[in-house]
Amino acid sequence: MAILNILQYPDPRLYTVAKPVDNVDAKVKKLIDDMAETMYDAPGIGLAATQVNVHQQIIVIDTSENKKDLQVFINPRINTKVGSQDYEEGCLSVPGVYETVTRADSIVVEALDRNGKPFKIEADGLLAVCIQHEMDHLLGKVFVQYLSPLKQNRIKTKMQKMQRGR
Ligand code: GNR
Ligand code: NI
Repeated sequence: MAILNILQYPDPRLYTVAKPVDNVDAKVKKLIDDMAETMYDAPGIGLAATQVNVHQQIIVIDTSENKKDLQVFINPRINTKVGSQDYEEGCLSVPGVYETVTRADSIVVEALDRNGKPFKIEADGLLAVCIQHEMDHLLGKVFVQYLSPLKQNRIKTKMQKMQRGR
């Protein structure tokens, strides 16, 4: 296993649209294992392949208390979105920034699991937030893009300063 480098906003590679996985092979499984290790190490509750500069539709999530409930979503599709919820989000690609985003409250998601087997789940609360946040990454979208242009520019400047080390 390996800890992967997480791209930092506003790295333009975060705006890449991911392609579907056509075969859940050993290479994809190795990437999933490395993504899980990277997410737990960070620590975070989710990670999209986009964030580690792999532009394939792969997400890992663990919103459990004891961090022993890894969920893998390959080629995820949202079938149903119901209601709305506000949640103060953070992102491993935008460290230190927490802002409220409005998303669907409850969703039905279809995806492939780690073995390439299709499954369907209904999610609400934090899990629903996290799935939508990660699926945005696969579309090349970072949560700060929901904020006003003024806030986005302030966050960009702050991140660029941090990345220069002053
Ligand atoms: O670790 C994470 N926490 C989090 C908190 C609120 C809403 C979304 C998230 S996802 C984030 C990890 C991450 O950046 N995933 O892309
Ligand atoms: Ni994120």
